Amino acid sequence: MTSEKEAALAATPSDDCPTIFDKIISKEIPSTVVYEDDKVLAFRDITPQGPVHILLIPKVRDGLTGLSKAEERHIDILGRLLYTAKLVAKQEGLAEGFRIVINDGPQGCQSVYHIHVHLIGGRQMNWPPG
Ligand code: DGP
Repeated sequence: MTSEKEAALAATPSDDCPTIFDKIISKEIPSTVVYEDDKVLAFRDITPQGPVHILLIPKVRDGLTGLSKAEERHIDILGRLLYTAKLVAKQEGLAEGFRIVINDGPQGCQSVYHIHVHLIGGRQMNWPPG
């Protein structure tokens, strides 16, 4: 089985081609959706790193393949992703805390080039992350 690190090192950072997340947004690929509005989709990660592991993504990528590609026009959606993560954390009962992660680029272990916020919780986290 391919590790997340191997997947990240093999991924192509491109804004031209669709990613697996486009197919999740269009429901072509099934996922367990936990929150949805007109701008944001939140669904359970296929390889959970904790009892709760949810990905939050913008429904429209608009060039935001990763955080390092953020421009001023993305400020609203970036804020909305984080605020929605807080709502979903509450919905999931993560009253004792949770972790938010945004992987960026090969060294950041990003494997899907459509910005996404990881919301991980339900267990004690460690620091520093690996
Ligand atoms: P990252 O490594 O930060 O780019 O995270 C990508 C995440 O996407 C990774 O944790 C696994 C998840 N993922 C990849 N393909 C699928 C899929 O088809 N369905 C779901 N639910 N998650 C996926």
